Amino acid sequence: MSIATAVRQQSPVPEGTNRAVVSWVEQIAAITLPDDIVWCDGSIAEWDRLAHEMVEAGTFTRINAEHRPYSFLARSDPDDVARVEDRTFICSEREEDAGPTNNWRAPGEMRVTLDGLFYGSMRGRIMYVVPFSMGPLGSPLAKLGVQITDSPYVVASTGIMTRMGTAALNLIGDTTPWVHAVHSVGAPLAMGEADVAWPCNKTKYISHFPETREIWSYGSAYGGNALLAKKAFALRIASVIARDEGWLAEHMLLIKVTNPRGRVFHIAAAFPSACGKTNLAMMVPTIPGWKVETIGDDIAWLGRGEDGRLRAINPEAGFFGVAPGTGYSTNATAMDTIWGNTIFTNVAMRDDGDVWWEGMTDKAPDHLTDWEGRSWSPASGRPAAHPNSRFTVAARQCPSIAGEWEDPRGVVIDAIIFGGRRATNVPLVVEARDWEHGVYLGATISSERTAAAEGTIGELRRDPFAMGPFCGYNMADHWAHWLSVGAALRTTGSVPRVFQVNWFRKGADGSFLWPGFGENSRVLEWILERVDGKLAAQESPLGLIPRREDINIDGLDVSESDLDELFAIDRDSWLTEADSTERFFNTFEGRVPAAVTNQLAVLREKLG
Ligand code: GTP
Ligand code: SPV
Ligand code: MN
Repeated sequence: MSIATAVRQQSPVPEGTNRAVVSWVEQIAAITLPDDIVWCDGSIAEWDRLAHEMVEAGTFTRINAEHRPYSFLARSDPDDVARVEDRTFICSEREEDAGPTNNWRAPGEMRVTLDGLFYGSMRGRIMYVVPFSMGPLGSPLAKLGVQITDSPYVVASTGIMTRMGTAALNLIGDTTPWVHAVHSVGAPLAMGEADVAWPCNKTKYISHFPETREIWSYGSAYGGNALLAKKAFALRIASVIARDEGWLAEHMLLIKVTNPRGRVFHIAAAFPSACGKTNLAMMVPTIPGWKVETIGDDIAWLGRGEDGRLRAINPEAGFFGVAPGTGYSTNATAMDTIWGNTIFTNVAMRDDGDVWWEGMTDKAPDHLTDWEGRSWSPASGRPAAHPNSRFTVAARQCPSIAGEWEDPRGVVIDAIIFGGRRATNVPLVVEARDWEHGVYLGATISSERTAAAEGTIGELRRDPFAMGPFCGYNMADHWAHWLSVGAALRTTGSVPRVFQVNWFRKGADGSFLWPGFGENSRVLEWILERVDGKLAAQESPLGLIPRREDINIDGLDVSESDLDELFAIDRDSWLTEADSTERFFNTFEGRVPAAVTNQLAVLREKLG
């Protein structure tokens, strides 16, 4: 029996589809043995049909349309709620190309494992073929991919997060490179077996083959584990492509900022997962005359433009944002973005059929249905929404989206910011002395663990460039690559300035010293006035810091002593931090570039 007869093709192969795509789809179908194959066209009618089917299947619950039209709640399996970093693998030919920050498996060995897992894994299910473009369709900076998946939730989400459908498929020609992504929830159905609302498997493998630009993901339907266009493609595989081609794929938001004098700047900023990218991307400045517009909230692709300047695009078309903590007082723009047409995952539901999560309003409703579908009241003593609950919404619904967010050439980057979640030590803002020092600041980001990945929340861990879980190659080589990009930019005289920020420093009483959110505009003001050459700065062992009078605290309720603490540099703590950095660098066994290790020596010397 040939494949064509084994699979009842529900939708025909779109006319003109590249033969390599067709034969790959046939090959995957021959392994996974789905009941049907559906080629996704990306149309609204298709999204409607999938949503309707998911409501019927119990995967989606309709949100009350009077509150939030055309929106759905998905409740995941309680064991499938975040990225699984210890099940994420980089299968490069050579182990040293994955490096000590990644889990490496030999590609041959992993293929054997995957062959076993994927064999028959789609039995009783529909296999969807999901073509998409990362970046504006046809942009010279965009890249194409095709994801095969047996999860309609993943299809619907990818429809929001990327430019998905026939238009992307049509761009794949005989010589076009495209990323091959295979995804199965790993829950085949026997004849007549009833499905569950969120099929998944306890065994999970999120595997990447950088040399062949392939992704194989098994067992999870959640976030970056399953929406393979996002972290797996646009960061892990794209970072390798970028290394080979001389550009950068980074875990960065992108914003356009206009100052009171009307000058426009663009900033790219890297923060680890759940450390404030979406919030900064949608910030409403509290200081007069400043305007922030959104270009991207999670991933940026940056490269030297024809004009020799560093330019960046947002390869995504939607936001997969952290729900908890999002409210009118913190991120009003996000609240306005999710007015409708939104998928909510693992949030709570109000008795009136709208959604709720911690931080959406000051006071919790008296009664809710929690993310696991159980009755909840404030006395329940557990969060109503999962800490990693998310909203999935199209970027074009964002009221602060910048006019040029889809500019195929990208926007010119004036400043790069690195941040993390640090209760101690790291000042509110520091400017790097030069590009090399900036690379050091990126390389040494540490941050307290959040709920975005499995693990102990609050534990301090290294997250260089906020790319710890997302760099598809040896992290030390990533730093070397950044140095070479800087060197290339220097030849044209336009190297962006680099800064480090920390919104999360805490006082002795355990509360945040800095109000954060819209008030972070005061830090952006200092950063961009520096870039614009309007302000001097002060030397410190960590880099350049603001002179006290230059931080705009007009109308802000921050005490002098809190401000002192926000910039305090404790010598002993920093010497301890330097020792920890040295141990971290040593894990790369001599691969850390000298320009980076030199910065550590400079730090120690300056600390005295
Ligand atoms: P990922 O999507 O996981 O990559 O996260 P992200 O970096 O986009 O983080 P996001 O903006 O969603 O913020 C995560 C959490 O940090 C939310 O609960 C926010 O409310 C909180 N947060 C963001 N900015 C600030 C800030 O300036 N101060 C404080 N205290 N909390 C913040
Ligand atoms: C992150 O964890 O950084 C996210 C969410 O943006 S996920 O898509 O699951 O990676
Ligand atoms: Mn992220």
